[in-house]
Amino acid sequence: MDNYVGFATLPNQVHRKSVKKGFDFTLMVAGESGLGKSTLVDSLFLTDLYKTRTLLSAQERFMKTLEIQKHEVDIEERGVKVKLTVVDTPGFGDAVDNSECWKPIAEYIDQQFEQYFRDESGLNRKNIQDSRVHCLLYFISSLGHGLRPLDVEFMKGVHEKVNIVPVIAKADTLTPFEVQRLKQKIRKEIEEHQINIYQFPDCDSDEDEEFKQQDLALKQSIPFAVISSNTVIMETKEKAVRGRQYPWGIAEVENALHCDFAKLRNMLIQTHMQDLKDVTQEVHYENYRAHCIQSMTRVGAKDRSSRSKLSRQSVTELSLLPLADTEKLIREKDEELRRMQEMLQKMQKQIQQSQGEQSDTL
Ligand SMILES: Nc1nc2c(ncn2[C@@H]2O[C@H](COP(=O)(O)OP(=O)(O)OP(=O)(O)O)[C@@H](O)[C@H]2O)c(=O)[nH]1
Ligand SMILES: [Mg+2]
Repeated sequence: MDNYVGFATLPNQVHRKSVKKGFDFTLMVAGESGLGKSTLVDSLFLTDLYKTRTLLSAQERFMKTLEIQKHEVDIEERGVKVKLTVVDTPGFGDAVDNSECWKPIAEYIDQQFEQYFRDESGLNRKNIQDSRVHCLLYFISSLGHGLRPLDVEFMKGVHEKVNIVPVIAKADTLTPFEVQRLKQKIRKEIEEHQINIYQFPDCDSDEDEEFKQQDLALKQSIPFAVISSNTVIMETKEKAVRGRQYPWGIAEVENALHCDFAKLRNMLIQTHMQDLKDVTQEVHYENYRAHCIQSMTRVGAKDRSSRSKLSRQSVTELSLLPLADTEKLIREKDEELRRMQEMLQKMQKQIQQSQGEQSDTL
């Protein structure tokens, strides 16, 4: 007991602190119109997301999403709170020219980074609400033969900003063999086009065999083939399932034999939520931050060359910069002020001299 210092309780302390603080998690869906994005959002968190809402009418359910919509829900399970935000986006594909269809999504992601960057440099740094997008589910059509050029363009437009998790939409339209073939094709094309999708972290070598098997199965499921539905069907008198009723049977959303929906939800909520957040912070947000600081320093350099005075704009810039950069900018501005004062003193001396000469001649 004499050797007991107490740091063994550290994990508990950290755990308690983060549980108390709660977790923020933001998930976004994107892809071609009509692939079932809004329906999947419903299926993923239906009970929680729409608890306070009345059920949608049949007509509303088939509504096209026309603008970026945020759904927020607080989930609490065994004392752990998660503030979950799902961002639904309008699908592309109807316009004649669909190029750059990824731009509004990229802008949205950047805006969240910008907001976080401002909050982080502000006074109330402790209570920042994190609205950065931690994961983007990108929907790929099950009807094509792999990635379409637009899919490649879209994913390449945002892959430096967000964790992309690709999914094959409407998997109920494919046989199990076709699903496997399409998955392989898409994985190969993602590699060929050098698209950076979210990489699951490597499993530790000391993990048990069952965990390793699960981890491997998860990695091989990419892209997840999903079925979504917002209807609950009574399979038997006692058993209700979420699914799609066909004349030949029911395609069940949560049945692992029918699709990867359950695997996807487990991955998002139970196993990889923290890693998705870590990668967002350490890779994507750091990229954004470095880019921002670089462009600000460039603005600073331009300011100096034109010898402009301290302007309102540069004061705002100062408040946005991290401490080390702020100090550097302040030193440069001080130097500029010192030079101006020297010039003023010289001019004053010259004036005094010429006044002296004038009074001498009088
Ligand atoms: N067969 C099948 N149909 C689906 C599935 N998921 C959704 N649908 C249907 O596809 C249609 C479009 O679904 P939405 O969820 O509105 O599609 P969306 O991707 O949100 O479309 P936009 O808002 O226009 O981008 C609806 O009729 C859905 O019932 C699925 O897994 N399989
Ligand atoms: Mg929609």
